[in-house]
Amino acid sequence: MKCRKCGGRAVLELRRHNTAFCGPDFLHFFQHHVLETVRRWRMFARDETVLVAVSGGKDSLALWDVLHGAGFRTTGLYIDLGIFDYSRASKTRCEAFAAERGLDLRIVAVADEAGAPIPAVRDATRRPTCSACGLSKRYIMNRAALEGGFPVVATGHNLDDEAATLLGSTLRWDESSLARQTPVLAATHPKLVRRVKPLFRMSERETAAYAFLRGIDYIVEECPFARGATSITHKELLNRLEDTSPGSKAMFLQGFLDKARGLFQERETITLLECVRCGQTTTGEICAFCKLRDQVKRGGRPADRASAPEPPDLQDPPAARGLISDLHAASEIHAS
Ligand code: Q46
Ligand code: ZN
Repeated sequence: MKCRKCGGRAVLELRRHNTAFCGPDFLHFFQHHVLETVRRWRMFARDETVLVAVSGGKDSLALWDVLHGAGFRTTGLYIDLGIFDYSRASKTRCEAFAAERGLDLRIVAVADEAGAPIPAVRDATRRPTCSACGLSKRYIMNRAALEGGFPVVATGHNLDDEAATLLGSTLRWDESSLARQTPVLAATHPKLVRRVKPLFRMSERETAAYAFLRGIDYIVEECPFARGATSITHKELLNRLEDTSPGSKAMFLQGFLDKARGLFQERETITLLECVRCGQTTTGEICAFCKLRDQVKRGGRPADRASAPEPPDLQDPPAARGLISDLHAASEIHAS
């Protein structure tokens, strides 16, 4: 297999593009596609400082690497979820990444904002863990950006994440999720910061290969609460489709963005107000995060409960597709 650009030995075949690249040319291809996405979707301009939400995983660190490498002004934001060893290990990766490159990294702990770490928030609120976590992350991201004066937050969602979310929303015909499915969530209120996903056209496998070839030290383990998540089943279904018909994921997502999203967006008539407690946006009087914080307080949970509940078994074989594709991409490169 030969590199399409230089004719040298290829390390990675990209079936959906009907091509293959050597290491340096793949890195160039990846960077070019991400920067082209930023430009075409007008995600941010050169004079804007981007707050990059990093989790310690391959996607967000690869994104930070591309943006920093291209000369964008960036600051990292790590949200410490307080999820046992997983959070400790992922925080260490983010700190090391930032320190090696002399980049600024801000750290906000859910325990400080909500009154308890995610596992205890879940217990106190009886919400599904990922629902409590997602709400907390969105709230903290927006507030950190507003308080820090950042006009835009970039997250590491990739093509597989976005296609799986779209499949889930479509199966439920969840109109408001479909209306919000976009690589650029505009700031539709002065208290709302623009949120962008520059990796949405890059597959998980491509991102894993990029992180590997760039020597980025990222956390390979998935969050222990990801196991068994419906989104992973959706990713597996889409991977099967992709295997038999390369390009299916991209076609599904891009087709929706081009042809259908506007229809759902037109029907969304949400009026945003400011929470009377914290000033963040809400559709009612008090925002969902302030309500969650109240529930945690009523639950009498002490602030530091990071290790109190029984952690899921981290030694289990990983079911998450991300890890499988990481290893797959890495072994392909090693094998070459
Ligand atoms: S939502 Fe759920 Fe993730 Fe939060 S609890 Fe873990 S799996 S980290 S993207
Ligand atoms: Zn509030």
